[in-house]
Amino acid sequence: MRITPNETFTELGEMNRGPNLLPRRRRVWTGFASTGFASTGLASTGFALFASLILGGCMGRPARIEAPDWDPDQSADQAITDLDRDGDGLLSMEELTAAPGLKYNAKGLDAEGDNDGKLSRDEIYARVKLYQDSRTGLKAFSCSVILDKRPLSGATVRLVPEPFLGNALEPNEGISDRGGQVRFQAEGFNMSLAKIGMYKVEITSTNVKIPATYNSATTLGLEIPPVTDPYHQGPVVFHLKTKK
Ligand SMILES: [Ca+2]
Ligand SMILES: [Ca+2]
Repeated sequence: MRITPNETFTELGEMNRGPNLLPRRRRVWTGFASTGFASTGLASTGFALFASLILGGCMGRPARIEAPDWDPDQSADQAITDLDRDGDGLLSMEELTAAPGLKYNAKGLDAEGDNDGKLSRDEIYARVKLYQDSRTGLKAFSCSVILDKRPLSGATVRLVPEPFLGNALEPNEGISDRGGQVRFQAEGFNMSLAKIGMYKVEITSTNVKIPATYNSATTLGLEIPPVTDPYHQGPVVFHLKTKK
């Protein structure tokens, strides 16, 4: 597990917003600060606490957040069963529209494999195996919602795990604030976190009508990866339009 400069700056920004963003049970985490991150020169409170958080159970100590119970074989088989409509054993970009959480980084997964423009069972297996091997439970994550070029407040953003991932993940949701920013809660932590994995994203609002392509028939998807994703840099922003 490596923290890239980009991630470091993002997460430091997150941590620097105020002391209330630190995990409540801070004492639990200070034990990790001496396990190697001190040498980065960034090890004072925020960085070290965050580093221990995403590394979770890597340190041979009891993890406060259990990493999800991944089953790469089962998930890869299930993805093909659920999504391979033409029966060629591969998932085309068109077939992947039914699984926007997988489609989100399909190019990346394909590039790690044979780069043929489709996803194979083995390419999906490799990604879920990466989740498993990372032993990462939670990652700092927030997003924002723009509707017709304006920040949308009061919208519910629901992260729905792709079904082929089985029972490894649960749905999670947050509500956008006045700036359109959405934070996700994890029990025991006072910062915005979500579990790594692939999600359909459903955005609804009681104030404004949001087209079905963003909720009941969503085309929005997202991966929260355990590693840097070169195809998706920067903050996650959902740009919605009420009219096509
Ligand atoms: Ca196919
Ligand atoms: Ca491929």
